[in-house]
Amino acid sequence: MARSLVGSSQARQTIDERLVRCGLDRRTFLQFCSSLMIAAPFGLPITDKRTPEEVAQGLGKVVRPPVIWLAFQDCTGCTETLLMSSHPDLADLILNVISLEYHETLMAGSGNQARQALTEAIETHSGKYICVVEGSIPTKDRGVYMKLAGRPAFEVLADVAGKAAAIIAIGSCASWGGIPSADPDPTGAVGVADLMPEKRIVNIPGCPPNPYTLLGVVLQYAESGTLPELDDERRPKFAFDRNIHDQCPRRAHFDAGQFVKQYGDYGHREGWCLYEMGCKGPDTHAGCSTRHFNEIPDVWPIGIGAPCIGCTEKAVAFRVPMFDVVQIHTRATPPDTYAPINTPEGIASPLATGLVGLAAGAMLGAGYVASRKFSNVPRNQDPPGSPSEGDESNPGNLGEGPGASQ
Ligand code: FSX
Ligand code: SF4
Ligand code: F3S
Repeated sequence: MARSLVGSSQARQTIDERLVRCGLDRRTFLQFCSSLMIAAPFGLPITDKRTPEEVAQGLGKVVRPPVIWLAFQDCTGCTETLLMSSHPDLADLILNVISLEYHETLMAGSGNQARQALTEAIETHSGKYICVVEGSIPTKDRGVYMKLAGRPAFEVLADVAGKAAAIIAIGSCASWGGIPSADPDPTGAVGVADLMPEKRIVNIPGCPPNPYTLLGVVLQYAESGTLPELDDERRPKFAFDRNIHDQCPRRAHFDAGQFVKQYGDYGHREGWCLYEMGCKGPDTHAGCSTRHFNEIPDVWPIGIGAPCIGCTEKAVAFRVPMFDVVQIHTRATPPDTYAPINTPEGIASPLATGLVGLAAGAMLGAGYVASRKFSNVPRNQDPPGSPSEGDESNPGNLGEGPGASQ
């Protein structure tokens, strides 16, 4: 039977009722609520200024939202990210918190059974379900590059999204084309909002995106019938208000001018900054640097030593070559001056040399004065180990400078 997921009779259960029915323990639910709070520390009413217990209490009363999940040109990474929790109980819980009415990849049925399941899910929950779209939609040559039950993907999308209460485009592909739209874009791949710009669509880009961002949006909608505040790219602000570079654990290395030059070199092994390897963190808004994947610390691109490719940015990922270095500009909240990057070797301007000479002279002079002031030791009785005056064989001999009498 195609409807291997959740039957419609169970779809109107509250989350609490469902948890009891499935024997899922409260502790796992609290863990889920904590993860939701980490993903949405501010700006999402269901988690804002609440403790995990309060979040659990509020969500427990929510009727499980029916979700119809469409998959178009994608790699299924968005589904994987939702299900690949490091705790199997948590993955199980996620599938019980929402009521997944239709999901081609996860359901057992195919062909006619799948088509019937979709029709039934739309009829049963018309105007009440959340339509989640994964993958881009091909538009070239009248959509011939992807058909479902003989219909082009854009027609299926129009049908399903047209009767939905809310539409969420998950992943960069569904948000604006993603990988399939990269040059030369053979299928004319676009995102959901490109096809229905008048609709209120929430984009949750990322390749793949953080699953808790999706769950936060879905559960907020289920609790209050509202969608979170969006930015200019239709991304929920609570999840995309941060710049990767501003909160990157490697930022100190960036500021110190310590850059990985090639994979496996000393800097790479030491966890230095990946800017010169093409890291797009300074141009990218996403919460990855503080909200890691699969509930495992450090599981995110930069955490495992790969540069950020800017997968949440429409103009960056799959548009800008992977190893191109981004310009540092005001978005990156830079310090007043940056450590030099790609400084040419062996070139020193006369002005710089002069300034260094002056500074060195001043230091030596100051050191000399200090040595006269603080040292009562006669010059012919320097402490053992100090370079002796006039010892030209000793390259460390600083004569009457600071090293001479300290
Ligand atoms: Fe796209 Fe989803 Fe990238 Fe994949 O399926 S956002 S290719 S990781 O995951 O659509
Ligand atoms: Fe982190 Fe990339 Fe910024 Fe370096 S350039 S600090 S690796 S975000
Ligand atoms: Fe994507 Fe960069 Fe995060 S590549 S997953 S936005 S670190």
